[in-house]
Amino acid sequence: MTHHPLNRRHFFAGAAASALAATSVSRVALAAIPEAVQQASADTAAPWTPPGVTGAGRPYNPVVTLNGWTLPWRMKDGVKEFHLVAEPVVREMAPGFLVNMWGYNGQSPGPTIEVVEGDRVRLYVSNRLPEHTTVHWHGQRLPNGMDGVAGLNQPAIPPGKTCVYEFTARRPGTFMYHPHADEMVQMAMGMMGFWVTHPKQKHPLIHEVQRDYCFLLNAFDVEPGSMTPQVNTMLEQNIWAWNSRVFPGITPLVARQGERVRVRVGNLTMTNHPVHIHGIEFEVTGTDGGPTPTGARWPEVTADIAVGQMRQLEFIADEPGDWAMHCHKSHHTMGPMGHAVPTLIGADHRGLVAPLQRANPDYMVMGERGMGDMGQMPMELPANTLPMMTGTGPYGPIEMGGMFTTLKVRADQKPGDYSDPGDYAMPAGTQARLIDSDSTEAPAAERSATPVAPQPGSASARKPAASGGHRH
Ligand SMILES: [Cu+2]
Repeated sequence: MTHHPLNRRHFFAGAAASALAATSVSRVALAAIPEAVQQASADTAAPWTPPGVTGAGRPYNPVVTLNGWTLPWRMKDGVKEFHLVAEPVVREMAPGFLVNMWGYNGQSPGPTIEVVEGDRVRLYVSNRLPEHTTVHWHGQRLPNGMDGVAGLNQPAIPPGKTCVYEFTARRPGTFMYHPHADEMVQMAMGMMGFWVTHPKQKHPLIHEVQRDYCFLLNAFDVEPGSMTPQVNTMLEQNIWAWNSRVFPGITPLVARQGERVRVRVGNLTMTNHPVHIHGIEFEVTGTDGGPTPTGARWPEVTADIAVGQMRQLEFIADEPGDWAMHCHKSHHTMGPMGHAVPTLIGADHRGLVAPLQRANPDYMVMGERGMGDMGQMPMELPANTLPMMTGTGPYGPIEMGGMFTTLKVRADQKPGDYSDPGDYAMPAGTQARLIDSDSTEAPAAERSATPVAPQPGSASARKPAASGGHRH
């Protein structure tokens, strides 16, 4: 992970020089509100250190937002003041793949808001979008008038205006924020952010952890070759992302062997995502409703995260290696692809290729033996998109995309060091290997050794009553 400094030009620029000058916020009002810090990079930022805090003096272990950052605040009369700017942004979803989104303070998702239980918070929201918006603080206990539902709790914030929200962060936990005005469009464009409230003292149901990661699940429909998401798509999005990033653009999660790790995940897509982590077992220790009682926790390797839900996954990183971590819906670990392609497995159409290519010079054979070759196929893509499967590991193509990254556990990773340790060096004799055998013989021998006859009523003899539609 590279540590890009925040773009602090707004801290030093005079009010008149600020980019906010384009809005109708007056210079006097601007001086009275905190600077709107901008982030230009999609890299994972180092944890933010509040002003006046040095060394280990931070009263909490900070979260690390995957491919995101924490919004600096200023203290004014005992209140933590933040300034969010809702605005059009260009997000780099993976190296070389740029998408026009709407977000906050230069990025989608917006910056993570990180506070401590009991904090009084004041959040200025400036609207630089072409339409009105609001911010809903998902999961928070707050006065009804601060809940951010346009029309119900407040008038929407018109373009060019700034609105202020103020409340006390009453309960510790994992929250998010998103617009509650033209919601479908604004979330399809990437407007959302994370919120973490740390407990103010030791809490019986909240462990101290050495690593605390957070990210949001989001999805986009970006036609290959274009740059702007189609906002009316309900389920057939083609970009499945974590914090508006896709593999191989998602930062790996790193841990020192033996550390306790928390991963906070929120889902603002239109479908559920079974998040699966290899190599360890985790417990769901909390939801957006609060810490999970100890007796209601059990070990899992996959947690389904429904739409609008948040989950805290916690584990001891005791098994060294480079472990896959991904959504278990296999279409969500793919890059942009068409779903209307016929399945050709088992169809030998070699004799047809030449005549077909005479009619259509671009015709190519695809999928006769599965689609694994797609990971290496030199296929011409439109500008500004990604291959369907991509990413290369030390042993070849990974054949993944979308909601995929790795959990890297190392014995020698320094505490607090989030940098990528590189590929895992496997101890000799601990890796699966090919054996010296004719591959066409082994399965046949196996078949004859263990004949499988369908039994009446057995699963293999039954046909599904109805084959469901292709939905994911
Ligand atoms: Cu998924």
